[in-house]
Order: sequence, then C-alpha cells, then structure tokens
Amino acid sequence: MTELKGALIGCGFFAINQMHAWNDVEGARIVAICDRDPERLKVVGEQFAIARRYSDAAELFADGGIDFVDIATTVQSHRELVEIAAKHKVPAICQKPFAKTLADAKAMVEACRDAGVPLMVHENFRWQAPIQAVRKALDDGAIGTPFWGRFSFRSGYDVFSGQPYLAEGERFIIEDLGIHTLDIARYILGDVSAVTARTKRVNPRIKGEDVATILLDHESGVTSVVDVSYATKLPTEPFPETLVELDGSDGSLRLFQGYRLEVTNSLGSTSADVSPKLLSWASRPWHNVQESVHAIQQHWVDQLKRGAKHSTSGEDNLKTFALVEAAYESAATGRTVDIEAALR
Ligand code: NAD
Ligand code: 89V
Repeated sequence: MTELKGALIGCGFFAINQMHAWNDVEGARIVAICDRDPERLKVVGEQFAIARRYSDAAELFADGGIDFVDIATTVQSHRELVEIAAKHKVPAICQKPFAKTLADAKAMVEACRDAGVPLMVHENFRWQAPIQAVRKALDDGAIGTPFWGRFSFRSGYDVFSGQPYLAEGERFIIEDLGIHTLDIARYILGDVSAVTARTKRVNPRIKGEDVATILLDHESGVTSVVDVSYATKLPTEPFPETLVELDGSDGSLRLFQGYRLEVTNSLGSTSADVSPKLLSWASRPWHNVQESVHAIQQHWVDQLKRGAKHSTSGEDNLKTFALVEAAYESAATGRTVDIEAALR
C-alpha cells in the first residue's frame, strides 16, 4: 500500500500529540514541518527527526512533494492556510476551532470544494473511546429512541498553563471546549434546529467566559443540555472527561466519571469499563484525548485512500461551528437562535 506523505504546519503545544500519532498511523508519515517560530521548528524537527523544515507555509507548498497537510496552528491562521492548500490542490486537515467566524468557515469549505480537495476538521472528541461506546449502545438499540440528553464537561483543571492564549481571548469556553461538547451532542443526537445559552465568567484572571449552559433543540425533537465549566472544583478532577446522560423510550444510559458506562433497560442494568487505551507516548489524564487524535488521523488516511467522506468534513463541521456562534448570540441577546437561518 502506498504511504501518503504529509506536512504539519504549527509545531506548538498540541502538535506534539499529532506528531506522535502520525508515527503510529498506518499508511502515512510526516515528511515536512513548518512553524514561523524557529525554536518550535527546531524542537519538533529534532524530536521527530524531520529534515524538511520551513518557516513560511508558502515555501512549503511551493516545494511540493506532499499528499496532504495537517494544520495545527491556532485559529487566526486557519483560513489563510486552508486557502493556500486549496490553491495547491493539497487535501487539508484543519484544527478546531475551524475559523474565526462562520463566514470564514463557509469560505474555506467553498475553496476546497471548488479545488476538488478533501477538507477535514480535527474535531477529535467524537473519536474518544467512551463516546464511541455511547454511540454503539444507541445504534444497538439499547435504550430505544432517545428523547432527552445531557453532555457535561465540568472541571477545575488549569488549562492556561499549557495554552496561555486561552486566558486572553474575548471568547473562551464555548469556542475552545464547548465546541467539542456541541459536536458530541450532534454526533449522538443528530443535527440541531435551535440554541439557547447562558454564560458566566467566574475566574477573574481570564477575559472570556468559563461557564456555559446551552439548551439544544435537535431536529428529531429530542432536547439536550450541553453544560461546560472550567470553574468547577470537584473531589476527583474529571479532566478531560465528557459525561453523558441519555433517556430513551426503552431505557437509559449514563457515562459516569471514571469511564463507566451504565445501561438500564427491560433486561436489567449493565455496567462496562469504557476507558481509553494508554498509548505508548500518552500520559494521564490526557490519554483519552491523545487516543482520539490517533483515531481521527487514521480515519483521515483511510477515507482519503478510499476517496470517501470524512466524519468531521469541513461541511459537517459548519453545523457544529454554527452552534458555537449561536450560543454566543443567544447568551448576548437572551433569545433562542435558529440554526437553519444561520447556515443559509
Ligand atoms: P500553540 O500556540 O502552542 O501552537 C501553535 C503554533 O503554530 C505556534 O508554534 C506558532 O508559532 C505556529 N503558527 C501560528 N501561525 C502560523 C503560521 N501562519 N505559519 C506557521 N506557523 C504558525 O497552540 P496549541 O495549543 O498547540 O493549539 C493549536 C490549535 O490546536 C488550536 O486551534 C487549539 O484550539 C487546538 N487544540 C486542539 C485540541 C484538541 O483536542 N483537538 C487540544 C488542544 C489544542
Ligand atoms: O481540546 C482543546 O481544544 C483543549 C482543551 C481540552 C484543553 O480544552 O484546549
């Protein structure tokens, strides 16, 4: 089987996980890296023995010799980099948040569609082993037809030491973390027609909101709650676990802290350990996220080779990104926001 050659742009905090995962992915390897910070370029180049190094993405694309690009920079550069990739007809993976605005995200999808190149957003949380286990239980009919759900991420973990920029933006938890939780809600319960949200800032040392409570009306008629907080101190820190509650026509499902999945239906109750694997390069508590990075990157390669759509294609992710913008709009205005109108 031919091995795809990839380039990674943005050698920062999270890219280390992506580089480790690329080493484990079957059917692809990273042959070039790019970062405008010479120190990061050197650190990652030496750690992963990558000889082709660039400080300017335009030079990387001009030199060519790559089958795809993995964009791991922060959001400010996503549109520009995806558009250069489209111009050079190079399939692209783009980290979340997809873009600064929904209008930018739509333009990026259009640029790739017009160029005929695949675009996938690195929205990895739906690829976490416990979330896949929830999806499987639903698909197996374990609780019948769901009518209510809750997707909850409440933590007091210090994310700012690894990612200091998170303390500086006007927007914080919905854009950075809630985006994952909203994507999980869509993945499990389907697309959303309306969003109502309330936000708060509890930590006085950051600029944006660190608590959000979001009510989703799904197109199927199901109601769900997405609640996220980085201001919640608990006896056992749950970071980075997403807890799930689903009630259905034939039973209920609970994904509890500690990666325990309980299903109750007419057959009784079952309890399963759905812990993620601790990959050789991973470390707790991040191993859940790290395993999902490997899973989404393997999915990228497999689908690219088959010429098939990606689960979190640019087009798919517009529907998650629209929920982020709608949540901010609802929190600012106090009103419920219609999603179909936003996506038009
Ligand atoms: P970071 O600031 O540590 O790293 C970004 C790197 O990109 C920096 O080294 C910077 O110099 C480089 N860069 C920026 N613009 C560039 C450009 N135009 N050309 C070349 N290099 C450029 O950021 P991070 O914490 O690694 O986050 C990166 C992205 O990953 C963010 O969008 C963040 O939201 C996302 N992230 C995702 C997850 C996840 O689980 N999916 C987890 C953490 C972070
Ligand atoms: O996934 C992310 O984007 C991270 C974290 C999990 C820490 O919120 O920023």
